[in-house]
Amino acid sequence: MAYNPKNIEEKCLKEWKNKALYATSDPSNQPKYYVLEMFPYPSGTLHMGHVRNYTLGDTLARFKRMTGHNVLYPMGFDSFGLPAENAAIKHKIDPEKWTLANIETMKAQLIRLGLSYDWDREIASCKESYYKWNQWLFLKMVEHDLVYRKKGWVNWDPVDQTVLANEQVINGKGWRSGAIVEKREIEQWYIKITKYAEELLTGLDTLEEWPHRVKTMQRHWIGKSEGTELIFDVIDQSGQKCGEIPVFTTRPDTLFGVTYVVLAAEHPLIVSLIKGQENEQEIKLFIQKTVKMSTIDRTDTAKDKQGKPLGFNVINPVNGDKIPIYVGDYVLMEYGTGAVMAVPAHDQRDFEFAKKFKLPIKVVIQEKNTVLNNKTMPNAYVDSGILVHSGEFDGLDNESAKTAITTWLTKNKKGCKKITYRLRDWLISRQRYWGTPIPMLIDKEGHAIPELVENLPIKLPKDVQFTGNGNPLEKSASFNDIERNGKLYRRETDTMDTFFDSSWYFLRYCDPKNDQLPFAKDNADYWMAVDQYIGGIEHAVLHLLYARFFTKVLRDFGLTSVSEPFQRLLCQGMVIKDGAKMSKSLGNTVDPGYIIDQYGADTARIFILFGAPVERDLEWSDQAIEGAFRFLKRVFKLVSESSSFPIKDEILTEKYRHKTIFTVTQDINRFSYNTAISRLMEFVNIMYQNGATQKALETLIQLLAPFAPFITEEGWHLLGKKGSVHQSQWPAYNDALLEEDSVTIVLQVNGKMRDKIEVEKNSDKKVLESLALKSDRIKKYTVNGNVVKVIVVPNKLVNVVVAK
Ligand code: ANZ
Repeated sequence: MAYNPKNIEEKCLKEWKNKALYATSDPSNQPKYYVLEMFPYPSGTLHMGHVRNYTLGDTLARFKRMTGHNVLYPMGFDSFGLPAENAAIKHKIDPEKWTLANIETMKAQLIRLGLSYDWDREIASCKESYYKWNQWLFLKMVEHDLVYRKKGWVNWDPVDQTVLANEQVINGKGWRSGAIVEKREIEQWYIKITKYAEELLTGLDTLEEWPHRVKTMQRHWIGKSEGTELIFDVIDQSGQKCGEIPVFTTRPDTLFGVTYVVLAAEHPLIVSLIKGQENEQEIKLFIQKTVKMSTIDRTDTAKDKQGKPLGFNVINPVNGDKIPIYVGDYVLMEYGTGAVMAVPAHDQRDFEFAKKFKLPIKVVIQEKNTVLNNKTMPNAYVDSGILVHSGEFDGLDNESAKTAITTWLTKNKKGCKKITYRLRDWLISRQRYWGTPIPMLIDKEGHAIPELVENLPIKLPKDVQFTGNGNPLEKSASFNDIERNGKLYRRETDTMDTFFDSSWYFLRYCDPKNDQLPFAKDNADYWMAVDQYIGGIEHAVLHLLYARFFTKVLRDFGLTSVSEPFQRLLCQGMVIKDGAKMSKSLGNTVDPGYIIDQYGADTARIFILFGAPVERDLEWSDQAIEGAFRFLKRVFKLVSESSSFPIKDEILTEKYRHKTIFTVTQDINRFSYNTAISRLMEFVNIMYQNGATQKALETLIQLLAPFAPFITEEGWHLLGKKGSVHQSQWPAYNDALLEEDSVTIVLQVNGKMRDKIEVEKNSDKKVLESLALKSDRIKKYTVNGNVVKVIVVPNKLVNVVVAK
């Protein structure tokens, strides 16, 4: 019988569907196991990256079912977002139609791959039944004071025509469009993720089964910095105090070396200071130019620093020095207080700025027994040392001086210890149509009030046109104006960042049809946390941070009990071809559909799982595809023609069987799928040489089932077994049979090694003695009657003592 994957696979798919083989069971006595892959954006077709991601999860889900777990393994679609709307603009198709059609195509492909999802739990974030709960959660956040609207300078993606959150600007470019991000000042909605900064940071320590690099990226993104905040009083030309500038510094030990203060261009104090001054226009021009610069450019250390003196001074609180205020492009409004005390002698950026504007440089820290010259030093001195020119603090090492000076500031009510985070609040407004409408109403004065819960969902209107010019919602007649309690409001036309949708979808899977709540707490408590989450590393500080934040917020709302959503995280490697990531733009993609048509889904799966360790990149190779196909053909032949493989040594095969169960189980548990498959290949080889027993064949089929679900289902039936192999119980091994059955014995003469022999384990002392004396190499040293005695240490050595 020839291996015909197409027939087998199509038959299995029908059978599985009819039997609802992969339906999730109700809570049971079995331990629960929740396997999840990041849900895809329905772009239209599956690519190899998806196939790899989902095959990894499916293999685990199948293994867990066979090892007695109650498994939740759902799938859905992250189906709001720009491509649908761009298609609408380009091809004049309704984004909903486009999206739903893509979902159908992709779903069919996922099923064809043999992925064992429970489709009864499918969700799509663009459906009202889902986004209603986005709106509901948003209103809950409003109620708990976690949402605000603010005018500010935001990242504007000129290609996608919308604002972006900080997390979505990667190296100065939009995460999706790749366009250089611009700055615009607009009124936007924010969620207070910063309120959870500390918990998001400390929570990372509990995630022992997360890749280190992901945790490091999140730590860096949250960017906790411990320092001091202190106040500089601003004085006008006549010496009168006319304002205050708080600054954040991590180097209070350098306070005596401050020679000027720099404000970010967006700093609100600037406008009031320069009003009516002769430099007003000049400064305004400078500000206009600076605010449009990207954060990347402003923080680029190699870039020439720009600035302007404001014509005002501040007083250094610690010594009363009068020092000038500048506005500069290297200070960011979003960090600390948006103002910096500049210490050119000890900070390189300040050093360069001071050189350029001929500002004084004052050394206050130097190495013991050396004197730094502020005129000749080529760079700022940034290392540690001893304080000089610092009044009562002279002679202190600079670490102690940090504490001493902060204590002095605190006592004199001029400052205090302060913790600052780099993490900013999450900007969630998007000026696009295809997203969840933000359920807020805005009156003429610009005050916003929340929609009423009973009016949810606020549906996306259909009377819109996709022109590519502005947000279509703004021109929808049905969407805009609303009367509430006799007052006229305009409906908020911003939609939510789609990362809002994906921040809690894993909770919705626990109870996907609930129409009273986003999910019932009992259901979430039963299934959460996700035991194994699988997805790409590119979401390290996007989705994976937002999802952790949401989980903590929902816990605080009393909706769930867990604090962390994902127990164990796997970031799979990429699929590469000719050394580069497969991508449409490089034109090196391979269509998974083609491979399936040609060889079947099982071959595609075996290739992917066998081709590389899960976290490494997988290099596409036609030969490896052929190799995977050949292996499955061998398996099929073994099972379908088992009588042509009569058993030669039953004990040997049985031993191999147990060893294979043991190693494959261990390998799957540690995500080493490629080695597991390689053991199965060995097992097949053994049976080709030594013959196959029914038991060995059954075991092979069961162990292979999570990796290649179709051929094994067929094989199971060919072996005369009833039911589905995927519902069979994972085979057990016998410890005793795992042990090696031979040992190496060292043969010595008078304590010196002369030979080695292989013997059966636990051989009798007498047997070992006689084997030793029969060895040719030992016989060289023995003559009749010279053997004094023979010492035998079982399983180790035999020492023949001879008379000299
Ligand atoms: C004086 C000083 C002297 C500083 C010195 C450094 C070295 P981290 O560690 O990243 O928290 N800073 C503060 N706010 C800033 C802003 N909005 N834009 C640009 N720079 C800002 O960095 C803290 C340091 O970064 C602060 O300490 C401040 O410069 C600068 F020898 O204050 B430092």
